[in-house]
Amino acid sequence: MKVLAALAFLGGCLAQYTPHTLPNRTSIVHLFEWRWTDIAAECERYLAPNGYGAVQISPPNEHIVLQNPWRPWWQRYQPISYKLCSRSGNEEEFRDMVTRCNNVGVRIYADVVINHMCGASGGSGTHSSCGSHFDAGAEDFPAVPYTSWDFNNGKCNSPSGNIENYNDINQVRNCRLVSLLDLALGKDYVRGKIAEYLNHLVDLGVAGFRVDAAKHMWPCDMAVIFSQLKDLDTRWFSRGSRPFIYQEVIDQGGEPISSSQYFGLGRVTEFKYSAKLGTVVRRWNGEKMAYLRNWGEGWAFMPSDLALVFVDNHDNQRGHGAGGASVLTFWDSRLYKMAAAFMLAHPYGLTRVMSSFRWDRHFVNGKDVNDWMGPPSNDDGSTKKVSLNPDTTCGNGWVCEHRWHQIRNMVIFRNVVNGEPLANWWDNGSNQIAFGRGTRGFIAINNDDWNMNVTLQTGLPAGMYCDVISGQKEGDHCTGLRVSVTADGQALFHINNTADDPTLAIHLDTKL
Ligand code: 5J7
Ligand code: CA
Repeated sequence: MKVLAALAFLGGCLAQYTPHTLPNRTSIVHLFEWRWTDIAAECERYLAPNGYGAVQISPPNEHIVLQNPWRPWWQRYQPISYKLCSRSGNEEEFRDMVTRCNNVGVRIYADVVINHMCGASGGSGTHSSCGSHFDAGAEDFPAVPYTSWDFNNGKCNSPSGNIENYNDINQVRNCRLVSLLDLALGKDYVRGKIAEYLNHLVDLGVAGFRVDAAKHMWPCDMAVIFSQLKDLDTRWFSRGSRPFIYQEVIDQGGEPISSSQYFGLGRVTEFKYSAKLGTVVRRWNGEKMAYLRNWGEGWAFMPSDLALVFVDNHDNQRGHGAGGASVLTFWDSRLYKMAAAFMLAHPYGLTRVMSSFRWDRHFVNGKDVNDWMGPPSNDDGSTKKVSLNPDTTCGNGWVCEHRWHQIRNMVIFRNVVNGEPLANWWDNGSNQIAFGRGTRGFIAINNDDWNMNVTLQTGLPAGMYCDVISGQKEGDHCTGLRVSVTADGQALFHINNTADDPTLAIHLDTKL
């Protein structure tokens, strides 16, 4: 809290770190590439009833529409204008989504792409999600409007105009990221246009922003833009509430730009968390679950109350970006669920659950040649709706990790133990671990190649508890395994290493 108080002073406002979720709704879910109409329905039918706090949506603004490759997921990271008109839906649908989600207490954070517009070779025409005309070669975006004066041309010192050297701070922030036209955020006009876009979203009721490619923007430019933001809408938020900010800064160490340069502006993504957790759970490089004993700041991660953490994100789940091969995804579902359970049980950071779509993953010489593929779509290119199966899982190619019962129940676990310190850590020096959260919840994980059979102090009141991984509490019985806590707080944890999910988790709300 000390760190935060000091930064709040520097950054000007504490509230940028506050997610504005309802009390005891502690996790964000990223509904990657979902349509607004599907998100609105999901807030009402699933997220609110299951204690999710907020949704990260894909960029809501107008974007380029690419042919080669065919409508890749990353076209949404190439803006054409700030009209709310994207592959996910139009402004009317957006407004309806934000209203309906807020009305059931689920917040919306918009992914905002403000470092750049489309790529320099994006061509000219109306191949944009709303049909707005643009000319990438001439740096002309009349629907904003931006002209060539609004881009960083003179400021970039690299021969190609692209970022060539990540050790040169000026290049990283003033040159083009993989040829994307780099906005001149030093200009009042550009700052004003971006602030106008973000304020439009605030007017519609969003609670905050995921700031894309923050590493490629000067913190002082961002500070000016954020200072121009309105307070949140008083229909849903208390007077004086500031938009929640979390910034995508991929800092794995070894570069002159670091996460800490952004701490004054809001929270920051902790990519080391994702990469390291994957390495540990996969037991690569001699890592063991026992080493998670001092997980968090003890692993040289940023302060917990500044960190936004995740097992995987939309970028590194396809082998792109930070973390590379160690990152766990739904493709490795057994280990993924174990990692997600650990993340959601552990007190470090603000947690974000990934919700993906499936693509035709196909490796050639170790590289997934289909990593570009966009969301499930119809022949006309429109995104398919999220269909639901009778067993509550999703169809039409949507993975819906956030609906996997193990993950959903651990989101609830995190809500129940919110604010409680890590307690009663135990490990076997290898890959069996267990820990509690105060006197409200306890988890045990067996990632060794032999069975776990051990009696541990849980800190919980005596009673019979339902495991929330193999099942849950329903009425007065458990649909899965049970754990019996004795009067002195001890319980026997028996976990076969070959179990579907070698994890047991119990909390106060699952006591019979
Ligand atoms: C930026 C970083 O600072 C970084 O450390 C990193 O790992 C990735 C990026 C990065 O961010 C982007 C943000 C955007 O809004 C749009 C973008 O297109 C990017 C982006 O491309 C990008 O870097 C890609 O991935 C890195 C691993 C490679 O080192 C980069 O060269 C780049 O790869 C390029 O991806 C290919 O070179 C190019 O041929 C291909 O067309 C392009 C496709 O676009 C993406 O993969 C988009 C990635 C993306 C990543 C994000 O973190 C994000 O928030 C949004 C998009
Ligand atoms: Ca830039």
